[in-house]
Amino acid sequence: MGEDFRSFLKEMEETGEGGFFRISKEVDTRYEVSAIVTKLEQARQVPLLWFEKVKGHTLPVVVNCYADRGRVARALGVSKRALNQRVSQAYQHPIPPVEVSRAPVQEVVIQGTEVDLKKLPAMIYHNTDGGPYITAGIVLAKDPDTGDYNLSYNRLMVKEKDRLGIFATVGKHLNAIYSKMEERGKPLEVAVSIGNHPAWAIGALAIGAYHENEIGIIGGLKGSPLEMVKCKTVELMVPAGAEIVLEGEIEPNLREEEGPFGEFTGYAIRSAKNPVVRVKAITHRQSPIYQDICGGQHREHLTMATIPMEANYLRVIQGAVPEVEAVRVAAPFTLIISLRKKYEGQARSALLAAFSADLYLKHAIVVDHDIDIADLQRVLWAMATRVQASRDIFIIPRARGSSLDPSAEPLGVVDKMGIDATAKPSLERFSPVNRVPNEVMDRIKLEDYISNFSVLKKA
Ligand SMILES: Cc1cc2nc3c(=O)[nH]c(=O)nc-3n(C[C@H](O)[C@H](O)[C@H](O)COP(=O)(O)O)c2cc1C
Ligand SMILES: [Mn+2]
Repeated sequence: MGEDFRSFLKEMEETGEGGFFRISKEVDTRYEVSAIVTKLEQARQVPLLWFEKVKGHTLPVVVNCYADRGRVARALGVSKRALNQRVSQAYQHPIPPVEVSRAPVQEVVIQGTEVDLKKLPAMIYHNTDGGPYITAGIVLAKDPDTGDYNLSYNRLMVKEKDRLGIFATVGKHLNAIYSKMEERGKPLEVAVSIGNHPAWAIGALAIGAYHENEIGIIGGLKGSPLEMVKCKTVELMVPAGAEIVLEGEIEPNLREEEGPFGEFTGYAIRSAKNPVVRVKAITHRQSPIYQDICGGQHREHLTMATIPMEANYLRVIQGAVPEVEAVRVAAPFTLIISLRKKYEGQARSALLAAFSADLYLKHAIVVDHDIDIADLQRVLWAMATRVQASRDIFIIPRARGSSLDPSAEPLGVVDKMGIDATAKPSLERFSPVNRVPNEVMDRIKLEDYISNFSVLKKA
């Protein structure tokens, strides 16, 4: 398995997994790429798109890389079904990186007054966006006490040729590291890696404890040590095979307007005072390829975020209740859990574990194993027929959640709701589900009873 963006793109172009299109017609960074992504999604398509000509820019743009589970699975060398388990395993078996002295990402080094972020084809996606955004950057930073790395995706608003607005959620790790430095009155050094293999993306989005090291998890996903190189102007290492790296620092005690931005919740977040990254250097490969992730409620954001989320839920919830069989993040802040209930009380134990597993979780539903959790109609049927609200729903008021939830109180204070939609006391003792006997279903052929059945089939 490769670990860089180019090897990934090559594999996808060769296999065509999930669809791959090179587009030679010129596109505008203002709304046009997001219009094309939106129209394809309306047709239920999420192919990888390679825009060769971008108005006013020399760099090509690639979007939708991680929008398709099959594509991510293939890049990680597993089947779609095995993906959650594979990511879950990587959490348990981290592999540290190795340092290399020369790296493709430093073939070209731009420093000081030469730095010009406006040369990057950053996008404006929606009518509400306050400016062009870089969305596919993995932000690397180090805890000042332990030196441990943290990786996360953070939206970056291009403000000036060397300044970016950054949004870092309260309660997430980058925010915690930044506040540590700010309390000491010192800037936080960061590096932003753009153009990354899916192993980097999925690992960077690993949900876990503060001390859990995303780089190790990415190594675990790859199955061998990653190659990293020292930055030119900050004390950080970055992926040697990245397309583009921005090096800089987040200044302490400085907040400027950032936003508005159309978020993955489907809502535009209002402009607010957020920290600022001062970019000191840009390094890149020869003829770099610019990666973009379409902002807003698009498939790519949802797919890439839910893969590591589900893997984390699985490891935490199965740790507490081994009879949990599968999980599905079905909507923002919403989880469905499939349970083969053996003992009373297990549904609630699973719910408690789920809420401890991820800050963002707001609504969680447990269903019996006879419900296909990919089928929301069946999940609603279970809720309709197996739940009595006063008995089966509990609410934890005013806990920390996501500030991107438009119904939340300031800084993301939310109510958490757990729903036990399992049959009580057990599926075996609950009202039986009616079905036509299997033997009869197998025996009956519609053609024997309805002569022109084939007409019906075509309709
Ligand atoms: C495309 C994309 C953009 C994201 N943008 C942000 C962002 O602007 N701010 C933020 O706090 N989290 C953002 N996230 C979510 C974080 O990257 C994610 O929660 C991560 O696991 C946080 O890691 P940490 O807790 O180690 O800091 C984004 C995720 C994706 C997939
Ligand atoms: Mn982290």
